[in-house]
Amino acid sequence: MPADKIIRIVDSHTGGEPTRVVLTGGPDLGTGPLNERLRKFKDEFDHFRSAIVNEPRGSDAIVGALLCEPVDPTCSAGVIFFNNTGYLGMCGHGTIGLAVTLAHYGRIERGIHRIETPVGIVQAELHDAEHVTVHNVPSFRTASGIAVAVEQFGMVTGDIAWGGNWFFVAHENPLEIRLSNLEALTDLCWSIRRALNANGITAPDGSEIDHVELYGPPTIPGANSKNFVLCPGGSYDRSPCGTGTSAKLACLYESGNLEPGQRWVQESIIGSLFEGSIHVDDGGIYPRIMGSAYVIAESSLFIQDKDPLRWGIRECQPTQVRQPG
Ligand code: PYC
Repeated sequence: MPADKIIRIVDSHTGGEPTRVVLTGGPDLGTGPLNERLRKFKDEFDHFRSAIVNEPRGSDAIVGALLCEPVDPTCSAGVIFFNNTGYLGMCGHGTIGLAVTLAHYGRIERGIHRIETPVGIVQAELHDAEHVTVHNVPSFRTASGIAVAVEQFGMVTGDIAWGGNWFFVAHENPLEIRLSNLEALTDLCWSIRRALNANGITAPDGSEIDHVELYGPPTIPGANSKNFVLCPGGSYDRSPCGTGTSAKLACLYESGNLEPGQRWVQESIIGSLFEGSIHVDDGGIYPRIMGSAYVIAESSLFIQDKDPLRWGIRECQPTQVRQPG
């Protein structure tokens, strides 16, 4: 197959949530710190993001993971995560998927591996071919009991917390968390996001709170709760969300409902599980999230100059799709 550009990718899923690791053929972002490389990715190479995760090659649920050379020589890898609409600071399920993928190719062995992300270094502890504990960035709650009037649902209160991404962790949820309620759960989370934006409620640095988490009673014995997480691009997390569970653990700790070292089992809407705990060091809350991932495909993406949709379906580019005739 003649292709003007070939991108080699490996797909895995972590508790049902897909991760697409880009092994080769991604954009050349240089060798600077990962947050600078992320800026370059956004500003100059966003078409690669769209080509890799958007239709027709991908879907709204896929999180891309661009494998990068780390700056810090003590790190095994660097990674920049992205999705159907933009970029993620960190991604818990994606880090588990990345570690399992690297192990699949014999690039890492069992043990603890430092991984650079744009929001700091995390550690991935590979237990065996599928099981990984992510030692996440310090997580924290910045506001509690924030009340917003949500269209069609009334007042909803919740906490604002960081777990590598920004989350609104709702206190109330009138809906049962099950797949047959997907549309209503998604509507509620979008409405919460709209209400946060309409009321100018942001993270302390002005960033948008772009993930919303709802909680309900668990259905799997041994789990502590079941969640629904709406991601920035409108897709829901099939896994219990690593950064979302980290944010939740920080909220539980800060409200006196979780002790350091205490086990918290988070069930996702599809019934997959992450096991979490925190340790506290010098006032910082450090979450650990354990989950499993499976490699499901390896493939090559072909970018052909003659293909009008070679960079994926994205916000209208007038020159991208030629009119017939
Ligand atoms: O696992 O942290 C996570 C995550 C973020 C968005 C999708 N998954």
